[in-house]
Amino acid sequence: MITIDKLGWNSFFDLQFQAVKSDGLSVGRVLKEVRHQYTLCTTQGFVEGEVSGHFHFTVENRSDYPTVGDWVVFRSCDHFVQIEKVLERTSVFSRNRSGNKAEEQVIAANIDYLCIVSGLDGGRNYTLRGIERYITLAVDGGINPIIVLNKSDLCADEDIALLQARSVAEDIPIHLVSTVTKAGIDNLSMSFPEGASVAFTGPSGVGKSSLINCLVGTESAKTGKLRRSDLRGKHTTSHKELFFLQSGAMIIDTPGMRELQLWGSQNSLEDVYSEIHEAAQRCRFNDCSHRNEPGCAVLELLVDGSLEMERYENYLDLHSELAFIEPKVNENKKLVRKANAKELSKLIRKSQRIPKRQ
Ligand SMILES: Nc1nc2c(ncn2[C@@H]2O[C@H](COP(=O)(O)OP(=O)(O)OP(=O)(O)O)[C@@H](O)[C@H]2O)c(=O)[nH]1
Ligand SMILES: [Mg+2]
Ligand SMILES: [Zn+2]
Repeated sequence: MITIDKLGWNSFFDLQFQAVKSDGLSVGRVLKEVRHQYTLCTTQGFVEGEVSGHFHFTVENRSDYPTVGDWVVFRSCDHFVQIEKVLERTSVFSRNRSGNKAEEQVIAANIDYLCIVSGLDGGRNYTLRGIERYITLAVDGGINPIIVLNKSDLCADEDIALLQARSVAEDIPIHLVSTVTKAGIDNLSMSFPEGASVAFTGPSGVGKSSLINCLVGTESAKTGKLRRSDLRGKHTTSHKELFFLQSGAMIIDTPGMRELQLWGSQNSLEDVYSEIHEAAQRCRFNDCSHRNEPGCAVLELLVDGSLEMERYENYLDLHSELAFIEPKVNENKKLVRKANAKELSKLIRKSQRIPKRQ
C-alpha cells in the first residue's frame, strides 16, 4: 500500500485539497501522460484517467492541464477516473512552446531537482551555453539545478570538462558519471533525498533514460542509439514518465528537446549571471543595456577579460528572449492569483454554511 506522503504530498497540497474536498473526491499524483491520457499514483494503487468535461470547458490556458508530477483531484468512475482539478504547483519546469506566440508549456510540476544532463561524447551534446539556458529555466521555475556530465568513459580529459562546467555553474553541484562504467552513479543517487522529485532534462541522446535505468536498477525506460553521422540522439523517449528509486526519491524522464525556449522573468538571470548582475550595479546609467553605453561596467568585464564574449552574448540573447515573453508570463501569474482568490471566497462561503454548535 502506498502512502501519499512518500510521493511528496505535504501540507501545501493538503490545505488546497481540504478546500475542495467532498464525497467521491480523492487525490493522486500524475506519473505519466500520453496524449491527454493520465496514469495516476494513488493510495489505492495506479489508475488511468482523463480530465472531466467541466475541467476541459473551464480551463483558461494549455499550461493549466495536468502534467507529470502534478497533484490532481479526481472522481472515480468504474475503472477509470475523471480529473476535476490540478492543485497549485510548488515549482514548474516550463518552456516557451516553440513558435512566434508566447505560450507556456509545463514539462513537469512539483519538482525539487532538475538534472541537466550533457554527454561528453565529443558531439554537440555538451555546450556551456545550453547549460546556462537550462539553469535559467530551473532557477525561474523554483527548482534546484544539478549538472550531470554523462559518458565520462568517452571523455579524454575529465578535469577540463569539470572546469568548463564549473565556469557556468558557480555553486551548483556537478556530477561526472558514466552508465557504462557506472562511475559516479552512486554519488548522484545519494544526492536525491527520500520523497524528493527529480526531473532529468537535456538534448536527445545524452543518456537520460540510460541514467534513469541505472538509478532505478531495471531497464524501465526505453533507450536508443545515436545517429552515426553527427552523434545526435534519435528522440527515443516520446513521453514524460515518473519512476521510483529504492531510496524513496522519484525521477521523471523527459524527451530530449530540439529547441528550448525560455519561459520566465528577467530576474532569474541575476542568479545565473551573478557577475554581470554585480557589475551592472556600477554602470553609469540605471537602465544600461550593457551594449554600447559609456561607463558600462559589464563592458569593462569584457575588456579586462574576466567575462567571456560567448557568455556575454548568451546573456544578451536570453535577456531579449525573456523580455519578449515577460508580459505573457505576468498575465498568467495574475490569472493564477485570480483563481486563488476565487477558491478562497468559495472556502469562506462553505465555512459559513457550517451550522454553529448550540
Ligand atoms: N559510452 C556511453 N554511452 C552511453 C552512456 N549513457 C548512455 N549511452 C548511450 O547513449 C545513447 C542514447 O541514450 P539514451 O539513454 O536513449 O538517451 P536520452 O537522453 O534518453 O535520449 P532521448 O530519449 O532521445 O532524449 C544510447 O546508445 C546509450 O547506450 C555512457 O555513459 N557512455
Ligand atoms: Mg530518453
Ligand atoms: Zn552596463
